[in-house]
Amino acid sequence: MSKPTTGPFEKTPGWLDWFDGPSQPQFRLPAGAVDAHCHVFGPGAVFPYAPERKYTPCDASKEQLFALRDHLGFARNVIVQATCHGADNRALVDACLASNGRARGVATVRRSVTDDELQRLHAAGVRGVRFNFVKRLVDFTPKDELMEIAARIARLDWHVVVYFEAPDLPELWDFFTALPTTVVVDHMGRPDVSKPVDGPEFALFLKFMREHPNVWSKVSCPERLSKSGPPALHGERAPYRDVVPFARRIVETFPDRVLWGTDWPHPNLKDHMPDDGLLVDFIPHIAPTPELQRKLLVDNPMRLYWPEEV
Ligand code: 0GY
Repeated sequence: MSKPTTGPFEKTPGWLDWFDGPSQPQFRLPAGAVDAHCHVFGPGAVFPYAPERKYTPCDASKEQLFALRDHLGFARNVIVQATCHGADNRALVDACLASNGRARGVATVRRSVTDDELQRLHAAGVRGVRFNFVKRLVDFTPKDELMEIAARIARLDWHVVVYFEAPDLPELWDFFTALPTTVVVDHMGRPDVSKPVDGPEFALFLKFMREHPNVWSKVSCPERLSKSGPPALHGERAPYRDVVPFARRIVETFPDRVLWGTDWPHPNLKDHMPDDGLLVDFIPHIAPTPELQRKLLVDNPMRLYWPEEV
C-alpha cells in the first residue's frame, strides 16, 4: 500500500496516519468475505472535507482501500460515510462506482435531499443512511428530521445505520425502536469493556437486540473499545482480548444479525493505529466456528447489501 498523502487540508493535530504496512493475516477469510465498515477520505483536493467537520483526516483514497481489500483477502467493501464529509457523498459514490460492483455504500443525507438524488445514490450502490449520535462527531439533528428521512429511504428498501455510545441508549431507545427499517448499530453501541459483560449496561444492549429482530450489530472496532492497550505491531496476534467476550456474546446470540468491518482508515485514533492484518486475526476469537464466520463475513452482509445475488 502506498503512504498516506498530504492534501490541501491540514489534518487535526495529534491525528495518526493509517498504518501502511498491514501484516498478512493468519486467519484465512472465507470466499466472498465483506469488509462491512470502512471509509474513504477525500482525497481532499478532489473531494473537499465538509466545512462543519469536527476533525480533518489524512487522505485515504479508494485505490488505497481496494489495495487493502485485496491484501487482506476480502471480496467486497461496504463504504460508510464519515462525518468529515458531512452530507456530501461524492467521495463515497466515486469509490462505489469505481469498484466494479464490489463496493456498496451507506450515505448521509439531509431532509433537503431530493428523490432524484436518492435515486442517483441508489444507482451508485448506496443501500443505507447513517444517523450519528456521537456528540464529539456531529451537531444535533432533530429526531423528526431523521424519522422523515427514514420513512423516505424505507421505500427504497434501504436501512439505517446508527452510531451512538452505550450511556445514550436509554434516551435513544424509543427513537430507534420506531424506525421502520432494519437498524444496524455501529461498533456494538460502544460498550465500556471495563464493565462486566454480564452487567446492566451490556444487558440493555442485548435486550435491545433480543426484543427488536430488525436490529443488527457490527461487532467491529476492538481497537477503539479496548482498554487493555495496543498490541505491539507484528507481535501478539490475538489483540484486544478485553473486547472479545462482548463481541463473541453478540455473534453467538444473534448469528444472523451481525456484520464485521475493519473501520479503515480508523478515524480519530490518538494512541495507536491498528495493523489491519491483526484486526482480521481478531475474527476467529469472536466467531469461533466456520459457520459463524461464514454468516458474519459473507451471508449476513450479502443479504443486506447485495440481496439480488443471494
Ligand atoms: C467510525 C468511528 C468514528 C468516526 C466516524 O463518521 C465518523 O467520523 O464514524 C469515531 O470517531 O469513533 O466508525 O469510523
